[in-house]
Amino acid sequence: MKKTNLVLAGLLTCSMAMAQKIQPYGALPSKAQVAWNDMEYYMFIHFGPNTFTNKEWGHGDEDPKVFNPTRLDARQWARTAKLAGMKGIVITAKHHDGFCLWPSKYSTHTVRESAWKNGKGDVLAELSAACKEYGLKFGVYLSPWDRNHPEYGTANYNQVFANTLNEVLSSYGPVFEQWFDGANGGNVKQPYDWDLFHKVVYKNQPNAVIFSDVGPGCRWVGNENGIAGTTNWSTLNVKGFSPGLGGPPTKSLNEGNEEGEKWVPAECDVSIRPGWFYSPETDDKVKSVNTLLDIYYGSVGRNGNLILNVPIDREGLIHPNDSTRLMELRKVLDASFKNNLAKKAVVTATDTRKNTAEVKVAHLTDGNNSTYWATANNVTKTTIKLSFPKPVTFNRLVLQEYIALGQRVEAFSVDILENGKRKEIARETTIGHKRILRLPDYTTTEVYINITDAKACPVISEVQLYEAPGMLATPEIHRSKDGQVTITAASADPEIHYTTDGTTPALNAPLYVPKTQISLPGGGVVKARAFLRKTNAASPEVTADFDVAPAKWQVTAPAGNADAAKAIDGNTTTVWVSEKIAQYPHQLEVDLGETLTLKGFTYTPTTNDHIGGVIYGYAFYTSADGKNWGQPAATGSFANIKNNPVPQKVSFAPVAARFVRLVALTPATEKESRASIAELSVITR
Ligand code: FUL
Ligand code: CA
Repeated sequence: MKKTNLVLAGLLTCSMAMAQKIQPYGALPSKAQVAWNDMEYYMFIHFGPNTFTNKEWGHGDEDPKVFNPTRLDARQWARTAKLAGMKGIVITAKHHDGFCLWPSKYSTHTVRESAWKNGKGDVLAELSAACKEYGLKFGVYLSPWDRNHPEYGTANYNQVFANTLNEVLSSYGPVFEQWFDGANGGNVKQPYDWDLFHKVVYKNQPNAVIFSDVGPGCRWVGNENGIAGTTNWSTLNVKGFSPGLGGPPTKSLNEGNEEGEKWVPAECDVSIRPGWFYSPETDDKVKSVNTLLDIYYGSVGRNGNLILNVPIDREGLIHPNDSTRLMELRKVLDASFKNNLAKKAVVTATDTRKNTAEVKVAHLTDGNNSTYWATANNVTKTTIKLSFPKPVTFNRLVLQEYIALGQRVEAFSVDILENGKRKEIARETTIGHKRILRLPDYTTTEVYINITDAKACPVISEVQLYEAPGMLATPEIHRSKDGQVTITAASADPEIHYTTDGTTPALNAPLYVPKTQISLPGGGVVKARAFLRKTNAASPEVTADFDVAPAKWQVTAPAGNADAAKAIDGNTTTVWVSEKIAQYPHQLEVDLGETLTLKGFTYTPTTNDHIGGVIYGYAFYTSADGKNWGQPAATGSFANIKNNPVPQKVSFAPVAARFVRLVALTPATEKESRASIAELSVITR
């Protein structure tokens, strides 16, 4: 007995001596950053005077009385987020217009000055309480850019902003994320004291993750479409960069930097509607489930967190169109990740680190991302094999690294067994907190995950396989220059039914015969839906609201420029770009070929970063004869167009005209000399 004990003790000491602790690699996350990554999906809320004025960037001179939600219910917002499977809510406590959603003592432009609850309300108090009730984390957005505060642009403003921050961060309980907006479209340039702001955050909320273009907690992903790079490092080079205009290049924001100096993971921000703020005009433009799925896989599926904006409407509620869509998305995600097939597999690995209880092959499929498997030091190529007693069909692969020890995997591939041979089905780069591959259906008895390159021995916490249900593709509606409408669907299975009277298409609505044309040169509303008779499934409805088609239009200036026709060809993917040598202002003049009563115009910017030339400041003129132009029908700037290049609608007092001219006064990007137009159209309806 005694002897056995001694032997055992000897063995233990010996194995403990052999057990090597896994050394962390590179820049590492804080505990708060690990917890933040585990949240994965949460809500953004844009709410303020802009909600009531159809603006994306308020000017700060709005009457605070416009802010008057009639049925505000923060519990409805929190309940919706919870049911959507989100883990928290970040609200625009103060947007660029300076309006404070709480009665700040450092401002006179707040809920206190509004009509809501006779000035006695406090949105932050109501929302933080609702989040607590529903078990959600609470976060705040505060814009340093302030178009209202009288001290903005003076030496004292940084202290004013620090006081404002301090007030918010000390009054509403724990804050998981502090969102600093980098935008600054003003003429007054205020140098921000970021060190001071960060001190105030950490003094009040030591666990808050600070968002900006360079973190330090998490970084902007470089676009407002919610999509991270397929390669996505959570490490970033931050030296020499600052939030806003001094931010890192878009590629670094989108993909991170391999071997980056600091752990600054990507947060993917996107709105469920075209704009960030509510407008009744976008009630029928809520993103489809398919688009939201692309966003989910492009963010959470690529080592990013997804912050999905759901604007509050004028009643003070999440609009039913948005909440319905969130629930539809939840349903698909739940069905997709319901049954982890990897749990049925016998799991083996070519190299498993020895003599440590912390490392086990079984940890790969225990559904817990804080338990892991690893190889021995210096083994950076390895294969994990899943063998199934009976064939399984899968189309999703989820991989997770144990990020507390750093992001290590640089490249991996996936094989399956097909006709007795290994066949490669995917070849990818980074993993990070989570990587999800969307694959076609594969049926097999063996799946191999080959880590082909890593910075240090890989430490993997999860391998999961799922069979997600098939999707009914949402139809897409297009119209040609001469006004002919066609409808397409990504898959050939469904039948498409459509209406042109504004009603929701049901199975008894006209059947769309593929490749035929619906003639709508004068404009109209087309709604379409796809139906699968065998499963009784129907897609969400899609709507296209067309104005007059550019059938008879011709560019009159710049004269003799064939390229300029791309601005009026009814196709938003072709773009006219002005001459490179010329300087702003630029202009495009169009003969509409007939006299129309114009009520406004739409400028569609290019969404292709490489093309550039997106316009910020504009003047729009009309003329009856193409000679006399008079004063502009509208002048202004396209708010937030640089980060969110969606079509811009501008209305003006109705005027009869045959000629129009868009003058590009200033570019959206500094130092840009060209102007570009993906499409210019007029509003007559
Ligand atoms: C941008 C802002 O300018 C937009 O208005 C919006 O708040 C978006 C989330 O960030 O920088
Ligand atoms: Ca695990």
